[in-house]
Amino acid sequence: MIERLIERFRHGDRLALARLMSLAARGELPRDTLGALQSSKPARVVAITGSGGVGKSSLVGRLITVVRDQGLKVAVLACDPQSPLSGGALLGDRVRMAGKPDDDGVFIRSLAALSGQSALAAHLDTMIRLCEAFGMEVVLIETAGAGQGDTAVHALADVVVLLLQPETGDDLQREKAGVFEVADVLVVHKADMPGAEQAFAQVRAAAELATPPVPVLKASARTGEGLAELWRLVAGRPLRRQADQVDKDLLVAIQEELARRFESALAGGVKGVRDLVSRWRQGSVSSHEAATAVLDLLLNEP
Ligand SMILES: Nc1nc2c(ncn2[C@@H]2O[C@H](COP(=O)(O)OP(=O)(O)O)[C@@H](O)[C@H]2O)c(=O)[nH]1
Ligand SMILES: [Mg+2]
Repeated sequence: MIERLIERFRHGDRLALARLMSLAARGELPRDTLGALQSSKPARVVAITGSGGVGKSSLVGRLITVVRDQGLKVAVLACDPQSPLSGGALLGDRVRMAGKPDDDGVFIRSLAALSGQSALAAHLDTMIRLCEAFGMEVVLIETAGAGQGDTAVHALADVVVLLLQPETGDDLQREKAGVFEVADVLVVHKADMPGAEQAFAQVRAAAELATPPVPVLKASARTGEGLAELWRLVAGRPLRRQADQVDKDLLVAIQEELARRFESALAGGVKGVRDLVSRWRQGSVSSHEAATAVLDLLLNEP
């Protein structure tokens, strides 16, 4: 059953992606599935965060088009079941496209945020990996808005974009430290509203004092102002999860595979391995010698 799904996933079947996403969301994706689907290229993971009502969903909706215009495939993981992006769909396999309904380069999923302070859904890291393995080049994450200082967002995303509204200048003063710690780019959103210019000046003055200074821009999902510039900024940021992270993931997979083989060789009574272990216990071979010899045996095992 899962094998069929993986097969369809490999052939670019978005419904298979949706199914695997549902399994992942419930923490039911078999452990070795991700390994089997390992992607070669990390996606650019961009988190859009900010308080409820600041316009995260609206902006993400517009960004989909901007990203698609660059010829990049994009997945949206909205940690907000009420997100209008997914038509307010609750959990399930519902997949709705923004813009062209049959655009294979777009995948949207809304997820329930974890209860408590978290602005993220459970198992989001696994879902990001799934999107990458499917060939998505950009993953946009809409956070639930709560707990915007959440460092988990920072750990998962390459770029964190924090939206502020014109009238929340005061909030910024209060939360300044936390805001600058978590945000890579600050956006004074709803730039079409009165007071935007003043808020922009205020935020920029504060952001320039941060170390390193945080870029600030004005944007509006309503008018489209600043969206191209926002994407240019985001695309120009270095990927935080560099290739070495991918290598580390592989190393972990190798270690797990070795542990599995070692245990089954012991349990299955592979003679050479058992002998080595007992000689090591007696102290007649060093750990390094024993490990090298066991590796040889395990790797040459038919
Ligand atoms: N004036 C203005 N209103 C906006 C803009 N973007 C979103 N809104 C409105 O702000 C409200 C909240 O938007 P939404 O995207 O759901 O915010 P979220 O809760 O952060 O996801 C809605 O009524 C939107 O129509 C904008 O650029 N300008
Ligand atoms: Mg929303």
